[in-house]
Amino acid sequence: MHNNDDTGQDKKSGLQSAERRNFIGRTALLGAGAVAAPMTATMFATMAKANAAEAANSPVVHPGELDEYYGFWSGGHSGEVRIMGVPSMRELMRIPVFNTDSATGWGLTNESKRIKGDSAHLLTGDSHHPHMSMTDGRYNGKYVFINDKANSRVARIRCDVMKTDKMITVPNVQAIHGLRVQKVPYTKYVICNGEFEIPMNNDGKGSLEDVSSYRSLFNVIDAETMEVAFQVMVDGNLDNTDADYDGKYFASTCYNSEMGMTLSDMIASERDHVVVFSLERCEAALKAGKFKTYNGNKVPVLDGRKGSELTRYIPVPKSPHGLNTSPNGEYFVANGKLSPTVSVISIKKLDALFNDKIQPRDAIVAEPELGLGPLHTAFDDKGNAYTTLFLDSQIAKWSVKDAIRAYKGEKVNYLRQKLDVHYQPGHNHTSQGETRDADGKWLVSLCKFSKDRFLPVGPLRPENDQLIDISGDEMKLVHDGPTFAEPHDCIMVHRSKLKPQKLWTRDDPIFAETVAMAEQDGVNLMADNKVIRKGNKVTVYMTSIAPTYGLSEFKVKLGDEVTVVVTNLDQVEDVTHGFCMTNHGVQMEIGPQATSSITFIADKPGVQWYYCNWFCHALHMEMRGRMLVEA
Ligand code: RUQ
Ligand code: CUA
Repeated sequence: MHNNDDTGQDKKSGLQSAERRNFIGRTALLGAGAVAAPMTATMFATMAKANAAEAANSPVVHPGELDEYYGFWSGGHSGEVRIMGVPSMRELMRIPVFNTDSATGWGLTNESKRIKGDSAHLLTGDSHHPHMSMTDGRYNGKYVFINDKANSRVARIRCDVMKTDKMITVPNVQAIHGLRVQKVPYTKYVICNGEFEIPMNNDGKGSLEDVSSYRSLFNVIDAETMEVAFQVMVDGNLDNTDADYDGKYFASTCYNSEMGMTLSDMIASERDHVVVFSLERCEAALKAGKFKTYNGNKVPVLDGRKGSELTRYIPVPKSPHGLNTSPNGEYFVANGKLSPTVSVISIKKLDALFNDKIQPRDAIVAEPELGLGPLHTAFDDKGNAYTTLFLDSQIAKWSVKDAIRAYKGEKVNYLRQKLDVHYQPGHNHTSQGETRDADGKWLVSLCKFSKDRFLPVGPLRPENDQLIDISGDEMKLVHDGPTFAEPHDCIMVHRSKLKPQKLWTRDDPIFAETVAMAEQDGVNLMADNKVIRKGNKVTVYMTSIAPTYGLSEFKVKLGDEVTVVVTNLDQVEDVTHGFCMTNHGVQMEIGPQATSSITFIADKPGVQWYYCNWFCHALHMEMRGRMLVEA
């Protein structure tokens, strides 16, 4: 045990850690029956080979070279999603989702407001779990889905343009937390958990004392329409979730089976549970009309509380957090958080459990003890699991097979290695590790604190995303990456899975409504520059081609509602224009061949300059024009 200060942070010295690593290294060697002996030529050859293999897994990506993986990182309470290059850990792009962004105009433009729909007025978000759509358990490069814990939303990012294209507020729940996708046969559904318990209905008649009507719901969302297909009411709350590789079961952790409303009540029991949902039975109940509705909306809510045929509750040690499916499709792993263990649930045994042939605990096939604060588990392609230990600030590598043998009573060491990380890891993720294509090359540990790892930057510090090479027998830390608030979770997708567009296509649905509006106004967006007035509503249509706007001036009247529609005629890759109306809080991006629009009130009389705020040309500074607001 090492010392913990009051944040639980690890104070052990580097020396101790090095000693421990060496010790583990030695034990591993001894276990393999190795003895000290002079090196033979064969041994040298093997070593050289190993070194060559290691070089192939180098994190160094030289200038001009491309990364092997796209990383999708959530931006936590920044509300965005980031695209990283892995293994370089270079940040390639930010995708605004639940946040508001002045560079792109996300949350400000009419196109983004339409996508945000009923939550267009909300400017904040807390994104946790980005996960890509799949076909037959493999990434299909189509969408990335992400939850918003802050405002109970789910959004979808289109991977052809890397922009958010759908967003919904999930009714009947508060705080959407765990989110994953159906893996097999394809991502028909996105699954996510309502974490916080609320009265059903939550109409102001509920009380703070009597919590008997409080519930959490499991949410099943249609991935194409982005509408809630159905919800399942459960006992206890819901935290993280994942799907199997058979298209049959979803599982979620519950840390508040107590239904406590205070910290001490929430952690009172020694056991909480994993709830497993049968998709087939849920769909049958839905078809049979066995549901209720709440809060005056039409979303069907199935009853999956204890005793229901739709669910099974598997007791597991104290306050489990992460829920991860092994890429061979055999196991759900629930991570103990307040227990030093993880619980391995055999997916093969779930049919028997649902047919009442076995007891819930009989589905557990291993419960290895790994260290303090297990939060999330990732997998390689060799049967190993990697679990973050939040309190120990370590990653434990363990063999799933050996953990199962040990659970049966065999004397076998399932622990392979513990690697110190800095400091306090939440999620970790392996390259393609949530799919059948798990390749055992890279592991990322998303550490919540960086402490002394970087130059001090004031009281607020970056987090530390650490890259670990897992291609060899030992995990090797190869990169420290400071990140801003707060990548919760990430995925790494091989670049062969994605083919993003270089230009926009004119029929893109993201600006289709704006194009339709122009058609109604008799405006050809690719050629016309026109001001159209309807009462006090003025629409200003203009083109842009570096380094000019189609209109270098226009006039409106004080108090007019002005909509500026800009169509970027440039066909050159990477030539994005912007439109900023000074002193009006108006800014947006117009990508090559795209149309963007933004609406504001002309509430300041006089000359107002607008300018291009995305660098596009040597005469970018001169790309500006005047709006005269007549008093
Ligand atoms: S959670 S640190 Cu929001 Cu994914 Cu586990
Ligand atoms: Cu157009 Cu800068």
